Amino acid sequence: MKLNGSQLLCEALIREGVDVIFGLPGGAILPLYQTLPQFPQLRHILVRHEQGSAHAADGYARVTGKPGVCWATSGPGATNLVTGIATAQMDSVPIVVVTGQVSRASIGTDAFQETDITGITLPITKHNYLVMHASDIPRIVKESFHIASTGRPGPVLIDVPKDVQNEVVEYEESTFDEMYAKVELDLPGYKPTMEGHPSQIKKAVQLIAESKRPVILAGHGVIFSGAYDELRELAEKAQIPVITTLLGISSFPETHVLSVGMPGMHGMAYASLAIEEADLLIALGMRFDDRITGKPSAFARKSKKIHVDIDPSEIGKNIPVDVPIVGDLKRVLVKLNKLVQPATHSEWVQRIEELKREHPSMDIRETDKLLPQFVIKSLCDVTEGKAFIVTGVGQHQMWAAQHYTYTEPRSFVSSGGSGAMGFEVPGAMGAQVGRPDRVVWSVAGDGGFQMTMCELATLVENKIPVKFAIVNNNVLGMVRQWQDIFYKRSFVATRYTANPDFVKLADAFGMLGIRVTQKSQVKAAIQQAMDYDGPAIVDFVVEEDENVYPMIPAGQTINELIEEPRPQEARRR
Ligand SMILES: Cc1ncc(C[n+]2csc(CCOP(=O)(O)OP(=O)(O)O)c2C)c(N)n1
Repeated sequence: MKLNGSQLLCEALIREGVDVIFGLPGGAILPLYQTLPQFPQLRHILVRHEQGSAHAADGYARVTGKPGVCWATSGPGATNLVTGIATAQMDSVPIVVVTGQVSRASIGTDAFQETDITGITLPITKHNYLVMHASDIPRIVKESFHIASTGRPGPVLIDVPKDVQNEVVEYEESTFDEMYAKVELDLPGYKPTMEGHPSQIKKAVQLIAESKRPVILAGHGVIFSGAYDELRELAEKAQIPVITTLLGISSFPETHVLSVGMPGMHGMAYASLAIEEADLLIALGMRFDDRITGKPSAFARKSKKIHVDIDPSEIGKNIPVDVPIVGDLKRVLVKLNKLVQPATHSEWVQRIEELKREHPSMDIRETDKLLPQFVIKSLCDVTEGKAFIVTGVGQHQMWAAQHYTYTEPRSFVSSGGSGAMGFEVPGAMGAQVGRPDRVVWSVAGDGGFQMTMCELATLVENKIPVKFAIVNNNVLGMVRQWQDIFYKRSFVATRYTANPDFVKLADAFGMLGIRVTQKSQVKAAIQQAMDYDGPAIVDFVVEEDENVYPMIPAGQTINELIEEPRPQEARRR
């Protein structure tokens, strides 16, 4: 059997179950592109900007659990991917990125469009490769998918010089399948610990049995290990309230009586207070991000801590723990659930109900004005909580986390760790491609939307029917909020005075566009967008100076919680 590097790559991608690739061509990846017509199983979606392809691969991976794939040419094509790769790295999302590179002989000569992309992405990939021989491609692809999707998931980059894409390799085997089956994974040092240590699990069981006020803090790891049922079993069996991090949203049904919502900077006050009062914190697949902990030394002081994570380097990194368990969350929980004794914790559960009543921070104030919170709540009502929601970064992201009710795993998709504005358009594109059976709504900021809105053309071209709710406050809202609260209302460089007309823009791209300025129009507009057979934009022109509450200022403790707007701000309302 004779195949060139490009053919080997495509064959291998197909064996890894890839069905779609987001990409944009250029000189150094042209041999690969010219091979594509031989592989009609590989759907290629031609994006408008490489950042879009990386975010789309990421969105696809978050909703399907399968690695997303994107590729780009060398130099600027590759560097345009960087924001998307970093975003996937920070949130532990499995993506495989292929870049073209200048030919081997030109590497290091500052050749046209040469960039050391493996060097650039070293700190933001789980692993990366520069392929020097086409014969290595099957092994490298096999390893890449294995690394991206096992252990703590993350991005893997494969940089393939142009002449390697053309290099012909002759194999003894007569079919690719035969050869690929024989490829052995050669990964010294990479052996994720999957099973939690039995004695640590026993210690955890003991702590759970002794605790009077336990809470579970569930993160992205629950979603990526597919441990929803096990999480629910643990919560119900021992009657433990469940709090989720931003990326843990949708890992536990928010309609469940034991659901307590999200804690931290913009979380629900009662969730943060429950952590404060807890005597045991069971942290599952989360990494004690500073948006959750505030001031680490003051975080959850009264509690013992169990931390389960597949990545040993996360344990004790930000918060000291009493019982560390390294392993795959699903497997650990299966074992733990067998040993955990049924309990009721009824006093504690009641106490949390009381906290919820005392701190009704999710109530939306009565007003005729069009509030962003009302838009999100209405979106939840009209979609019956069944849409997949993808967000940008900023105030709208927090309102989408607070006011939509998520019940289905993977139905909330957002750039958490990296906080990448511009995720809302391509991230939603990838999510919709991954889940064509579901309605995908992108809750977008007018700022972030404009960073990657070129991908609207990609949506129209490929008939990808994402619906956009632009929470249009004409400002870079979250930054404006910080200027409001922490910089004495000194508003610098946060107001957009010439935003485009988003309805005309929709028209220009060949989409449905609707503008909403009144509360009374909200639900009908959402329904109209849903009924439309294709991508649509609803431009919600909302109050400009609305802030997100509650808020625990960065690096502070629960004592600094701002639940209500400050008096001067309340006067403005
Ligand atoms: C790429 C990028 N640049 C800058 C920031 C800093 N930042 C965080 S939120 C925000 C404002 C977002 O504005 P918009 O998208 O309109 O959403 P809003 O907060 O108004 O809902 C900015 C500039 C960021 N997170 N990402």
